[in-house]
Amino acid sequence: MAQFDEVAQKSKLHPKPEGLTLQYGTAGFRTNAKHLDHIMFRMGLLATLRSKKTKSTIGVMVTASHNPEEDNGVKLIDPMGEMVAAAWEEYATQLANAEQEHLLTALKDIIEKEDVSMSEAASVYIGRDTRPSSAALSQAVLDGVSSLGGKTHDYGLVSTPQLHYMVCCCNTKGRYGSATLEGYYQKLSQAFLQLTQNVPNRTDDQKRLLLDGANGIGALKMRELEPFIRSELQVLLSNDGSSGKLNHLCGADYVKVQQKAPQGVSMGVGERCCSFDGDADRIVYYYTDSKNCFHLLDGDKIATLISTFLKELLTQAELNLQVAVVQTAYANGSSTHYLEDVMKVSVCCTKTGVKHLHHAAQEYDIGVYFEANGHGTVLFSKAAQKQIVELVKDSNINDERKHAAKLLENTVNLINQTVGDAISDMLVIEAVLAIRGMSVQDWDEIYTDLPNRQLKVTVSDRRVIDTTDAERRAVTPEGLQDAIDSLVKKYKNARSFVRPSGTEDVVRVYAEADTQEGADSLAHEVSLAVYRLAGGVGDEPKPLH
Ligand code: NG1
Ligand code: ZN
Repeated sequence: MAQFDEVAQKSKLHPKPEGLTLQYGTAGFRTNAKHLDHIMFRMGLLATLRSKKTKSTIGVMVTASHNPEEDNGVKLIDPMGEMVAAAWEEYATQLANAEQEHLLTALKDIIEKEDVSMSEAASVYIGRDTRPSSAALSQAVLDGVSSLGGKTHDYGLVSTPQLHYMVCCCNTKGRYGSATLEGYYQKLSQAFLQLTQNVPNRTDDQKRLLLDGANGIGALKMRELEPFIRSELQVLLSNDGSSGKLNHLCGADYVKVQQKAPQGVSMGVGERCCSFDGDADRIVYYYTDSKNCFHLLDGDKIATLISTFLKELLTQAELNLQVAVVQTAYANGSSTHYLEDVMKVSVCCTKTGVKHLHHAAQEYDIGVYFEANGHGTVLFSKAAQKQIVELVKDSNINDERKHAAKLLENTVNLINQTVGDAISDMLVIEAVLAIRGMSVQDWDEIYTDLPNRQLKVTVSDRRVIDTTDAERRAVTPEGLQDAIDSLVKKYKNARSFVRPSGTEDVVRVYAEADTQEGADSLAHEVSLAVYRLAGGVGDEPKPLH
């Protein structure tokens, strides 16, 4: 067939290096950019098949998020803006790893298994981050799509959540918004201005926010959004990509993992600051106090702020809707305790990876999900949205209920429900702080984090570690969980777990305890157990102090 002839021809321009195997991991394919050209071409092919199968537009985002600048990656976006279905992650791995001469067979296998009608039209939206390798790699995706006769729309430089939004807008025929950057800025800024404009007594200080753009796409997109929101929020942008290197000593991942301020931001005492990651789907907040002590407000604090706000509004609006928070094992123990025992909010724990959290959050009227690293959003069920909109229109209710309903409606519009979105989350947080008249310190004091530490251990094959109970316990290798259990017993208020990373060739170790020294020492001891029992390579992990 002519359409496969073109695939055969074009694929020669994007050859797979023999023997190279890669896996569609927690967040798609991710590795050094020089190994990715064939992967991009093939993901263009796969997105075209997925589009034909779903009779919808599919997204392909070229980014490696918080990874170093030399890396790159790609992920597929399903019709409603969510992560691609699990079975198709499998196909992605199969297609990516087929040797050059078997590519067509692998492609036809998928067509057959999924019964894809090749006469269907296909449409693929493509976006990319600011990495130097991204332009050429997204060209390879375009080649893949066009070689199967699919239509493309190249959005060029966009944040990951912006592309998710575009895909959702397109497939809902504009009901979610208009599928343009202008449409995105309009939708978010209108909701934000409505939430904040009538808040009394806001000082200029309260309207000021320092933002570390990680030298990435988020910085460019904030510049574009800025004129829309300027009257209510003044964003002072650092690490805007004009000189520094992407994610280097800055960005949300650096701040979260190192638990310190990024370079390039001059923070005054008590000033509210936040950092995006390299593709602007994560955000963390922080400040330093008068003793020069650094305070991090991560995804757990964000989930707490937002869920508490929503719960209060529901009470005021007299709406009987259930709010739940979805977390992973990385959530700080204090946040889980506060949500469950003080706020009486249901908390559910899932495996790491946004798709797991997103899926779990769909089970509730209002599902707030955040990874501790700052990736998250809120999902409102269709029924919940309907109830909110109807209440706003109801002329028989008192002013207090009406006001709460209006705030809820604008909050729904401000949140990017397709995926975690640093820009949208930032505006939600800023609006909540404004409406509640809270400073960043007030927010921080809602609960106190247990000191914690995250470490990485390199082993020869990280797949030897298998986990259960939402990754909180290791089933293999034998003896590892017993070793962790007895180490944890040595510390107060302690907890620790290990799991293989889905985005890096390492095993991640997490520990928390009543003191920072305790958390550091426990994390180190557990790292040693991993090194010894799970085939550590290189030097033995060294103590942190
Ligand atoms: P891995 O490498 O599987 O731990 C990391 C993050 C995830 C998720 C993905 C995708 C941690 C501990 N892990 O996954 O939460 O965000 O990257 O970006 O932060
Ligand atoms: Zn990211």
